[in-house]
Amino acid sequence: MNLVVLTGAGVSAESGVPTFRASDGLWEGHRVEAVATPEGFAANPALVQDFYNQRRRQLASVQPNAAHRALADLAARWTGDFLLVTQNVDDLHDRAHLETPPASGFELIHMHGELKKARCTASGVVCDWDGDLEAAHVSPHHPRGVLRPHIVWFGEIPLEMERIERALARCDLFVSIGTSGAVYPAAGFVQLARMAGARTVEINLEPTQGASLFDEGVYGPASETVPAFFG
Ligand code: BV8
Repeated sequence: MNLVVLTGAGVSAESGVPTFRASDGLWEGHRVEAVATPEGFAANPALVQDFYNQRRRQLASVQPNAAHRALADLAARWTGDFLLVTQNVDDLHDRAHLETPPASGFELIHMHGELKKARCTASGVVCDWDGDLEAAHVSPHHPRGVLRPHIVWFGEIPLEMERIERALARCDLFVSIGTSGAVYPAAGFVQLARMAGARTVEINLEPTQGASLFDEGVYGPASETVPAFFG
């Protein structure tokens, strides 16, 4: 049986990582959609780098929760293909799967990038990055490049889309966890799974605007509903 799981900010909420829409999407008085864009970065690189520097620093003080660990336990015992696509840029899934190594059919994709990676604007080279990035951080990869967060901003193309769409086209079960379904193309994945004939399940704190697109809904805090659903 082939499984695709999509996660959003709700799976990290109980670890203490703020979601986007609970804080009505504002950060220091700016709408996330305004700072998390190439235009926002060009207009005010110090503000955007600081937005990510603060979130990157915060990773040192948060831990995976029972939902991340339940998915890692599942990945360790799943015998078919299991693609975990996260919209989250934190490293909590990565840490949970390091603690409990997955079976061979498992893959984790960060479709919106990762806080702990930086990208050279000239060469496109992506490197691990744990510290702060300055406004015009000189790139070690290219003389004319600067380092930006390796984050997919609004208006940019998410990562690994072909790989994700191939997995959705052949999945038997699609489970969406802790995402409001406000951002595309992730919000459209349930339709691709339905077209493939998959069983579709939404696991969230409460029904989302797209709840009617799913065969089933399981509602409550992810740290309780995810371990219960996957057993
Ligand atoms: C693209 C990185 C083209 C940044 C992010 C008009 C109409 C439709 C679409 C568009 C439009 N105008 C523009 C677009 C496209 C745009 C878009 O969708 N905009 C929205 C705002 C309308 N999308 C893009 O630009 C994307 N690119 O379209 O390129 C393309 C596409 C495909 C192929 C070729 C070309 C790029 C989008 C990526 C943007 N970057 N993140 C950063 O993180 O700083 S998006 C960012 O916001 C997150 O990554 C995440 O994806 C999104 C937030 O969503 P959620 O994760 O769902 O978080 P949210 O707070 O909304 O919800 C949390 C949920 O958890 C809630 O439901 C809550 O109830 C629940 N919850 C809370 N606590 C718990 C819980 N559940 C369980 N347990 C709990 N304890």
